[in-house]
Amino acid sequence: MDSKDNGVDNGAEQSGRRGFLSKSAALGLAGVTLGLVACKEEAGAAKGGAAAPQKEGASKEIAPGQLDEYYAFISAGHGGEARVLGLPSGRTLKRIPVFNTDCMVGWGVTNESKAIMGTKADGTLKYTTGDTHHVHGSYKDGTYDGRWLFVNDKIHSRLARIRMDTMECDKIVELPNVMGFHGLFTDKCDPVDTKINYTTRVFCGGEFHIPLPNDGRDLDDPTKWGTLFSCVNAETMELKWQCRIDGNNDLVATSYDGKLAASNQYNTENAADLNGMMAAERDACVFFNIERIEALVKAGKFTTIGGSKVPVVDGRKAANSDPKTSVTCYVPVGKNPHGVNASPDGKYFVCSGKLSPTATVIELKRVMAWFNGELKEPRDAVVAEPEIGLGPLHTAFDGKGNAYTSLFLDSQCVKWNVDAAIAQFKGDKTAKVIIEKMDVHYQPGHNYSSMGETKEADGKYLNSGNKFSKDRFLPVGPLHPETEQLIDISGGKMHLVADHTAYSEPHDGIIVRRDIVKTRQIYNMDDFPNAVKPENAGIERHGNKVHVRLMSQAPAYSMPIIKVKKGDEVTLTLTNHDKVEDLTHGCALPTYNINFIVNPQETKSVTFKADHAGAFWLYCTHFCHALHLEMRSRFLVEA
Ligand code: RUQ
Ligand code: CUA
Ligand code: CA
Repeated sequence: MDSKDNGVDNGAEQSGRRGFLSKSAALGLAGVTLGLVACKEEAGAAKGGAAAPQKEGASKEIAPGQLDEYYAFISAGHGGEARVLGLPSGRTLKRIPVFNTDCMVGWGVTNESKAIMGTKADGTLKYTTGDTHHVHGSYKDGTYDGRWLFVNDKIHSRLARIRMDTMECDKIVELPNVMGFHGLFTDKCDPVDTKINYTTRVFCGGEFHIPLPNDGRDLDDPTKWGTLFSCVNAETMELKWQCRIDGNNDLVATSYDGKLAASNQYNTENAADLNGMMAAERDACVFFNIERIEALVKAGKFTTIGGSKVPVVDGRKAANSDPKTSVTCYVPVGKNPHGVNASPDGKYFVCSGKLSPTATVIELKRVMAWFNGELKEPRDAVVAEPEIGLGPLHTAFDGKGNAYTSLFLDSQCVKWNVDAAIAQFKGDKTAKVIIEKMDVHYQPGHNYSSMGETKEADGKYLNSGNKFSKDRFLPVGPLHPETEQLIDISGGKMHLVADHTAYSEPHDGIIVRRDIVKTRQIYNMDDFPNAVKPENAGIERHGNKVHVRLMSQAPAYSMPIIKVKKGDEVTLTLTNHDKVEDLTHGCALPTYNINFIVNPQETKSVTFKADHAGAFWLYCTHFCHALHLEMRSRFLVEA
């Protein structure tokens, strides 16, 4: 069985009944034997649901052909992509190349993807590596609007946007003067104009401090280095402003009213080595007053750094001694904290302690009171600090007042009650804070709950993203897969629903109700200005620049012979004229390193130098038809 056959199997397994029918309809339309279809049906039926849930409690089984209730959009770490799963089955639905290259779809191969990824003067990609950690959606009315996903690249400090209708990346921006862009979060409302109750900004935390600008100065004096918190316009994906802070950023959270964003800081010491970063007994969560920062930018009270034109507002303590004009508020939290997460009721941010066995609950009303001069100390905004276990990293919520924190060192997920923690902090010794601790396998990093980062948190599922699977799966050499464990949190007691393997290395993700996601099944040909139609198809030559305009329609390309000369610069544009859902064609050109797909009614192009003569079969890589193997053209390069 070649890789193509595998692709068909997976397709049948993942697409469910509806997708399967439309593909068979496509093949029927094309007037072909049904042999292929029958074989696909068997494959789908035999494989069934990828993850048979354990029989326990209220968990629902997803039968073969049945659709999942949720999408999970997750990051892939240094794989550089984003991934889409169906939950609760755990089926992999899609991998979305973002900062990585991907020869299945041709990401990093086509001109269109290269333009999004960014190229050097010679036309090659500026970067081919990425490190995605955090995926967050755009909001309206405090819940996902199904429009966009945003994902960070920690290596090269880039923010990418993914359209949720096609689930493809459409824009990438590089943050100037930032290194180690880690946490990100979308805003949920404008801080001033409450009619703008949807996402217009994305906040990005810079984790590593660097010389500003980073041009060779101050190399030997890290005490002069700094970090920036960046705000990107969600619509244009341009930088709006940056804010320079003391200490560093790690993860980011935003308030539901749009007034506050915050980042946990593990290096308030501004240290450049491990011991230094662990020197202070407490670190902080830095809050940004968005309205004030934007007022300063508007009033021209900012600087710029190096060649960047982005306004930089000073959020360091020395420049912000008066709370009533301050743009930042540094709230002390447990030592070397990790995640910061907003509770779905809009009242609190929770910082996990990491080196402290605590979580710190910060009341946003009190942070605003500090900014208004009504609260004495930033530390007075802390309303609880329960002891929850060892190595707390990230906190998710169920919308019923409970928090679920991953405990890396304890290999557990701890369920605790926020109100009880607040009562305990006030002195109530009978308050029962810890409700349950559950073992997970093993060393969880991120956890996230169904709709948990929205006002519609529904308390049904929690995914625990575990960094080590150890003995849970068949060995595959030195590197093990990771374990994503799905936990049912709908009943009184947590219980494990399924284990999924994950290829390294997912971090954060979100679980989105399926009715929110409205995908587009066929492109509009007119959305592509370079679409090839019968009237412009063919070969056009200007000197040694040759434009080959090709169309695909199962099972053939529009030209059986494409002839160019050695030394030509060839641009090949391909439009897929098939208008049936899932009827995708590939385009591979041997020895020229060209490989990409075109979805129904989509147009893509590649440009390359025809630098060696010979006959090359340009062939379809994507199983599209019973005559798929015959779908090829002769690409002839004359010496
Ligand atoms: S951070 S678990 Cu980006 Cu926690 Cu990875
Ligand atoms: Cu077209 Cu395979
Ligand atoms: Ca520290």
